Amino acid sequence: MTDDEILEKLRAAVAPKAVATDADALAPWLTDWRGRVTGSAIALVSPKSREEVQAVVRIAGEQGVAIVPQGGNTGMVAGGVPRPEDRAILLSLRKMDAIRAVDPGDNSLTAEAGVILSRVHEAAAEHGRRFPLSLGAKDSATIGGLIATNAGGTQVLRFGPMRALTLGIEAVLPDGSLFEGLSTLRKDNRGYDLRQLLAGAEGTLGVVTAASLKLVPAAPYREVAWLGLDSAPDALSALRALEASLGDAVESFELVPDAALALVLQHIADTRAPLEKACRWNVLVELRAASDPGGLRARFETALADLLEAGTIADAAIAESEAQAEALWKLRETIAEAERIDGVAAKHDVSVPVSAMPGFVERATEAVERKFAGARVVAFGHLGDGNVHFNVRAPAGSDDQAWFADTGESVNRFVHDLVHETGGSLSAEHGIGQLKIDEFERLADPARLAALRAIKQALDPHNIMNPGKLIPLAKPAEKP
Ligand code: FAD
Ligand code: 2HG
Ligand code: ZN
Repeated sequence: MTDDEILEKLRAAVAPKAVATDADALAPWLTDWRGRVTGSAIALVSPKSREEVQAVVRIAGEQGVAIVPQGGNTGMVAGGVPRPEDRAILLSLRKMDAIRAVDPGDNSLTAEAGVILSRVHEAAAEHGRRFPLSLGAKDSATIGGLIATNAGGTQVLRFGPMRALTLGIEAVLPDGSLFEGLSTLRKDNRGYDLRQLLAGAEGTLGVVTAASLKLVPAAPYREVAWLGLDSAPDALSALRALEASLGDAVESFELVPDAALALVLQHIADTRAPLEKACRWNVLVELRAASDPGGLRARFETALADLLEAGTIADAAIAESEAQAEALWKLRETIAEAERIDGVAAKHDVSVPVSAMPGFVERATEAVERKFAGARVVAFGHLGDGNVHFNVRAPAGSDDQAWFADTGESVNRFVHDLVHETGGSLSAEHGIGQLKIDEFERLADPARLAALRAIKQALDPHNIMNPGKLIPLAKPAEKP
């Protein structure tokens, strides 16, 4: 069929105005957040129901056209935009944005895929509950995208990533059938866990149309502090000491090097340095508690005084109000935006065992800066999860686009090799998408790749679901 004939079928399947072909309407959704990839699509289709999603997927299957599911397009690995060479339908889930149910007795919330994360936070709060996963893109990222990438964020330390918080999933599979897995059961041993297969699948096994999420009790007591430190190993020692004295009230523990803070202070409006004297390393800590029997604030102050006395931390500032707490969080959550404004960076979303991370950060920074003259490492993020964003900027004053085009791939390989040698992963929380697929193939063990390919082949034999993302296609066997 021609593109026009496919468009006609799509318009019959969903409301005609839900099929956009206008270049201006498509443009913002064809380039990824980082501006690294601009793809092409025959249409941007925005269904309003799971039945409409099924109809679109069936048309794509019949016509051999790719489906690229998209939520807020805040992904970091260009998984939600088509490839330039694709004949694709860009399937936006943003119009499927109903919160279907909040059940405080069950501690669950059921939302359609296009619901934005901050709306889930609000809906849970209205019922005296919390959805304990947050990240800088909370005002744009959708539940479908968060599940598809198994997103992490700043509360993984206590509550785990999206997989740990997803109770059930409703999804349209590549053959157009509906997987009705939207239960909120805490225990269910009916064989392979399809919910966990769809979570983290980056849209390669189906389109998530709704999900049931786990809620936790509200925690009205909150303390936020900014710590200054001399070294990354000190940061891990501080985390373990705080956990020993404050238990699981320690909910976030985010590492911020001076270079990342400097980028934020330079590029983001209404920000100011949190400590009088700049420190080489900083940490943002958040404590949360449902009740306050022992005085959370007093216990926090004692724990920080002990750390200061022991020399584990060099300085500390505790927020005195909600506004101050938000201002500290802004310094952390806008690092990605500040870095984007500043220019190109070779980004590496890596994890290693938590205890190995401080040493890894120091060793890898030194090795990268030695090998690539002038390169500037900015390693920040979720230290408590053993996950930092080990980003490498071009030398100061250089043409960063040219440097990146010339050197970016070698930097990526060098960093990923160091991660691999440390027993780590080249994707801790952002996924593989288009940007990491070659490196994933280069470093993944063959059994893992073979199993992923077999699952993909079984569920999506015609490779219509988000082709070219996550799963490196097997190379044809060479003729003898
Ligand atoms: P998109 O970008 O639209 O899509 C992401 C992937 O999911 C694509 O592969 C897409 O095909 C697939 N997908 C989307 N919707 C569906 C669906 N309904 N069904 C099937 N597949 C689907 N990530 C973290 O993990 N931790 C962080 O701390 C973090 N911080 C961020 C901060 C900023 C400022 C930004 C811009 C991004 C950050 N991210 C972070 C990355 C991003 O927010 C997450 O990856 C998020 O999960 C993407 O959601 P989205 O709705 O924008 O998905
Ligand atoms: C964060 O933790 C995000 O802020 C973005 O995961 C990381 O920009 C990055 O590299
Ligand atoms: Zn992150």
